[in-house]
Amino acid sequence: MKTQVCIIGGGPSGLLLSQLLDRKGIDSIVLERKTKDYVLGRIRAGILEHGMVELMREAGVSERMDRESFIHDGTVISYGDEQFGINFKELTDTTVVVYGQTEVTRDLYEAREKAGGKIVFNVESVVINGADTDAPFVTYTVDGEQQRIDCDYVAGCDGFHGVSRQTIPLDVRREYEKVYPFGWLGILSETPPVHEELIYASSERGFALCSMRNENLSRYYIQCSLSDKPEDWTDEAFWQELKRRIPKEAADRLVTGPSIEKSIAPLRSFVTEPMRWGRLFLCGDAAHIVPPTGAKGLNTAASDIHYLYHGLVQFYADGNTEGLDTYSGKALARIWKAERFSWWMTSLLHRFPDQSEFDLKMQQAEIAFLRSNHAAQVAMAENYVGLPY
Ligand code: RFL
Ligand code: PHB
Repeated sequence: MKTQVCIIGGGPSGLLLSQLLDRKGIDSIVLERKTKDYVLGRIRAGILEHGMVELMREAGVSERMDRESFIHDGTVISYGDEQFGINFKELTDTTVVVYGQTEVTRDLYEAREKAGGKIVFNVESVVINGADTDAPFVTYTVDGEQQRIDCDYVAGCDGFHGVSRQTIPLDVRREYEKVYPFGWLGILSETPPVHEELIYASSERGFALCSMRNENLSRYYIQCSLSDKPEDWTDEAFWQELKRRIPKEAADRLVTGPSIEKSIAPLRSFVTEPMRWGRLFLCGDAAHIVPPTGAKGLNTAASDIHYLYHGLVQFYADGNTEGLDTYSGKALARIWKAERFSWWMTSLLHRFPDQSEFDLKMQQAEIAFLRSNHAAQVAMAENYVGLPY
């Protein structure tokens, strides 16, 4: 088989790129290791920055998002029983929307299917060959048969555990990583959200987050130990712990119910440089990971896709490789700022096992400063709604 861009990974990054390229007449094939149902079963991001919303519109997949998403003008930060709001709209004149990654991915799959886009599921043994030559090709097996795709470019959109990053030789690739000494235990429940905005809660017992998907679907997280397993936590134990970590008036209002999903995510900051090697481009989680505290994972994937998409469109229009040549630098400049913000929010709101009394005072002083200082609020709001592309 032959295509212009071979895309490894049918998560949000790969699908969005394929959809955007198709609208400009650029051909691609998406290779996905799992089934569509498996990809859609993963409960992940909930918050979309304005830039990602615009990209969904440009990709022609915004109809349901524009109808069903919820605009959020701000967020709440609490510590113990104290709380204050950060009003993004007033501080930056920009908002974010609540629209789950599951829905984004579903809309993208639907659009690709409608356009007759080629997605191969259940691929195994994917190998990217000749990425540093002018004639790259990708081999894989499906249903026990080996296949080959010749292409101009390869987009590595295969997440943190994919093969694309590993294809870049170790003497070229540099990796930066920070693993946090805790995880997030998350549940989804068919209950009304406790508050109209998200609540990021710092408490003596650790961090908690009250988020949502819609009026009757809530997403809650609590900081947990890395040795915890989801099955260690009954729903009742989860709700009791959550209530202890959020302000009393919110805990009193909280509507609880059975969880319909429960999982633990480890927290990590990770960046690989460069994000391009020859004709291979890394995008999204294949190149970088943030802890979820700033809601930046999916949004940084979207900004990578924005840069790569424009670089490819420019190349196929008149052979100009400037956008492709500057891809890694431009993407990384924005990524590192999102890494900083996610690390900062994580450091601000979680309890660390080795935290001293002094460290604790620093956290408290930083939260107090944020509460009282306009410039600090503007800085937080600008980062949360998303830095410009
Ligand atoms: P994905 O979603 O991991 O998709 C990669 C796809 O590649 C496939 N794959 C392969 N395919 C072919 N061959 C191979 N060898 C392959 N290896 C892997 C995989 O099956 C998969 O389908 O990466 P992508 O597309 O870059 O998207 C990134 C986002 O999924 C991720 O950044 C976000 O979910 C992170 N994240 C959040 N981001 C936000 O912007 N806002 C949030 O509120 C937010 N909350 C979260 C999150 C992530 C979480 N978890 C569980 C990690 C909350 C959580 C709990
Ligand atoms: C979510 O709703 O899943 C969510 C929201 C905000 C975050 C992380 C996750 O910072």
